[in-house]
Amino acid sequence: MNRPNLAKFDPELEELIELEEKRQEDGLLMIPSENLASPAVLEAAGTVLTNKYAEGYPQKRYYTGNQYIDKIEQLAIDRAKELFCAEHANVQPHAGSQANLACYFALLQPGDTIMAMNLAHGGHLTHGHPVSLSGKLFKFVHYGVRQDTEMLDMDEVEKLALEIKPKMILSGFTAHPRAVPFSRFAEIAKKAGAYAMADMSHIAGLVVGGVHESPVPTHDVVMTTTTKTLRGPRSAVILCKEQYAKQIDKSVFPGMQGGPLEHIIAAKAVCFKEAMTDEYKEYQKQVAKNAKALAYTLMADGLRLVSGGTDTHLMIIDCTNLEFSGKQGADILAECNIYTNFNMIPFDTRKPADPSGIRLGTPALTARGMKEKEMQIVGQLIADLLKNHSEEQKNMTKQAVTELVKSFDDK
Ligand code: DSN
Repeated sequence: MNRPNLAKFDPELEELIELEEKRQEDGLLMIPSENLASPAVLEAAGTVLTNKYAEGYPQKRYYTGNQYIDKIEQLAIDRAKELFCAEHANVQPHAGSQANLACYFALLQPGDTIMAMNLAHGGHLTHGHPVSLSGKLFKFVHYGVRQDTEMLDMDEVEKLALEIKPKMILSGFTAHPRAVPFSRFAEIAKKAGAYAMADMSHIAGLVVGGVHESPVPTHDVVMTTTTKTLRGPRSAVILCKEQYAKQIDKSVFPGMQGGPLEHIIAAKAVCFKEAMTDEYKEYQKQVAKNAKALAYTLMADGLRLVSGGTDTHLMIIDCTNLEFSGKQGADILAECNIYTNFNMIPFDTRKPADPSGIRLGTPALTARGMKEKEMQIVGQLIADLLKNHSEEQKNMTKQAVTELVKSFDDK
């Protein structure tokens, strides 16, 4: 990217940005929550819209001079509604954590009970972990996967819901590789008299691509981050039924946030437009196909994946029977420019800072144009390196990664 003013005024910072650009180009970016935003998304995010204060909503601002900002935010709202077939969209949440909290505060009172997935089984910090504000302000009861299958047992989820009668049931995961049974979650919420909320942050792109069920028709409120599979800027959006629109809007502003980041809202609008194209839908299908191919190669090479595979864009390697932890494994891979993240696995006996799993996925590699053939190569490189991480093997892997990514330059 050309940044002549930054390069002139702050060469130190410019150099660091260039190094990060190179790291992203030269490596295999396999952290499943990361992706490559398009140049158009990046351009929209780097505009003078950052100069504008626009507290409030289109046509109801607390500042003057918002005639163009209103149109930009309305474009983002309209596109989000069309893309996800939603009755109402709020495009202002700065990020997923704020969006989640805004949803809780819109529909519940502090102290109310919410049912959500256990963090170690694939939930999220803001799904009620005690260290997060969510867990401090609301009473969370966590469901999890079965120990034998590492899959959700929806009859157990239903039993728990009917027993504890939560005010809200939250579905959607960050580190569970299987499809989320959204309609079943919605049915259970209805039976239990609870709000149905979905956090589809990881899989929103797959939903748009038609490779994962959408929670929007069946849930009261749905939020998603706009990065990850969706491939937009780092931010979030809330979708809900019209009957909750006022509560959600009030909860985001003035409840949770002040001035919206209109440059990022513009970048979200670009992302939503991109997501309406056939090319984007093909990309999402390829993300899922690549994940299956990668999982197959890793398992064929003797690695154990949590739940025995994936239905989505991500998978988790269980390092329990390897000679290192998930963190050490992720560090070994990173030394060879293969970027993944260490992660808890269900029923992990290790600690979150040094857990047993390595989480990896295919969104960014697919964005570079890689297909099943390359997933076999990448899977083989990872499996070989995790089995033998001698210096010689590391050098061979680094070389192979360089050659592979080079062949995808400019694609
Ligand atoms: N940090 C995100 C992830 O990696 O899944 C979730 O917020």
